[in-house]
Amino acid sequence: MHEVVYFDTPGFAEVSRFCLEISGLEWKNTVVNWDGYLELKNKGDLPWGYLPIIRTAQGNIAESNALLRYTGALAGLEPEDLYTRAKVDELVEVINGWREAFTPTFSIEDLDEKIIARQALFVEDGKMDRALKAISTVFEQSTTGWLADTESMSIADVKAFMDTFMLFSGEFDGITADMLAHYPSLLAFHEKMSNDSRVKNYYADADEARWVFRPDAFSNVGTSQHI
Ligand SMILES: N[C@@H](CCC(=O)N[C@@H](CS)C(=O)NCC(=O)O)C(=O)O
Repeated sequence: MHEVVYFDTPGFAEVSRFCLEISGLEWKNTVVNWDGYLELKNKGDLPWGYLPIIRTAQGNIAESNALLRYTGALAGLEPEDLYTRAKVDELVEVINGWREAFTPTFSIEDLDEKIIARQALFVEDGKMDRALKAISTVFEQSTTGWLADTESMSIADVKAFMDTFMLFSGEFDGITADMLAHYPSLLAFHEKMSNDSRVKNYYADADEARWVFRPDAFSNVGTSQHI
């Protein structure tokens, strides 16, 4: 059996939790707090000192993108064709880079400074504004409706959906859902993903922290732009 170990937030583990769920395999979601994390670290259970990990019959795997590829393969969200798979990976890496633009703001202690630093990323031509416009363009240009132009959902779609919309849950000071009003195609991507039956079922009974992944999450924010 596979066991995901992480904090209770979506964070770095949500994509893999979702993939394991839709894989149909038996899996366990183990949630730890900070003390639990330290205990695992001190025991040497974390290959690189960080969570999430997945425990498998063969050993523990770390690094969220490795987890995503592994669980994505189990879920059938990894294309067979190597070129297509590489294009999916290309998007996964680019989206990861955007997250890294946001990460340094976590270490800003002063709340006002943190809010200013975050909002600067989302103003016109800020790093996150460019990122959100880039996903919008990729979605607009897809001939299949899936980001990497695959015939069905791939891990790039899961990564883009979860990494992007979790930012707007209200958990991150300075980032509010109404900021999404500038990105109608991104809202259309949200509509597509959140209405996919696998996504919809997974979040039907989810806790409040995961409201951003539900179909009506941003219905008050703006109009989605259908292509
Ligand atoms: N590159 C790692 C980063 C994971 C990461 O930063 N995990 C955080 C939790 S969100 C962590 O374990 N922090 C513990 C610490 O900073 O000591 C990945 O993608 O999995």
